Amino acid sequence: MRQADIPFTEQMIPFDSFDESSSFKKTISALNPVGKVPVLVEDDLVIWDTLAIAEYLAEQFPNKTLWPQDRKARAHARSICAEMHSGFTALRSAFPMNIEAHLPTIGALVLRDRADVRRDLTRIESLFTELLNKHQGPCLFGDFSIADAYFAPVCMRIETYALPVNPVVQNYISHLRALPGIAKWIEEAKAEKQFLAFEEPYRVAR
Ligand SMILES: N[C@@H](CCC(=O)N[C@@H](CS)C(=O)NCC(=O)O)C(=O)O
Repeated sequence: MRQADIPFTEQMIPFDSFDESSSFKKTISALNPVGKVPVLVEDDLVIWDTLAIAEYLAEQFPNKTLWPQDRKARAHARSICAEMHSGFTALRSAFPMNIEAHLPTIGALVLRDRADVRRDLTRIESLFTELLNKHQGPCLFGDFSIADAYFAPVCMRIETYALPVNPVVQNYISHLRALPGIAKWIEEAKAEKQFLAFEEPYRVAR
């Protein structure tokens, strides 16, 4: 929403734990029956789940062209978002998103030992490379779209764990990081300076 200049106010609900008795669960459950973030609230309308939020925004702001304009590209973009939504579980669980951390040794060890994580990374690298070559960048479908927002967290994981990717993908990640909406997101994440032990499989302190 920030990258597309759609006005909103953010209410951060800090994670203490995901136990039912946690302050996070109590706060979020009052808003969203699923008890997870993100949630978009507009007057009496509550929309949860990233895919539902993305579709709602694309419908509400057609002139922001949040999905690619070309019908076939749009279908392709929806396919890769759905693939991310329900897939890449090995990579996502082995490499939790942690923007402030720098864990290259963990990255190398996990890739050495886990074929399922290597498979996920290979798939991401090849889908990025194919799209960037086809649409000539700078984003996956040319201009910034929901697909880039959807894959930004995985790009952050590639950086945190220093995962090896080809130069085309590396350039794309650098471009993405520099976009104002993404740069602000990274800046705000770094400013949090929180250490959540239950979300940190690899560190004992910041
Ligand atoms: N499929 C959901 C996933 C949402 C999700 O798992 N959110 C995490 C934070 S990134 C959460 O709220 N977890 C709380 C929990 O698992 O109880 C989406 O994409 O919106």
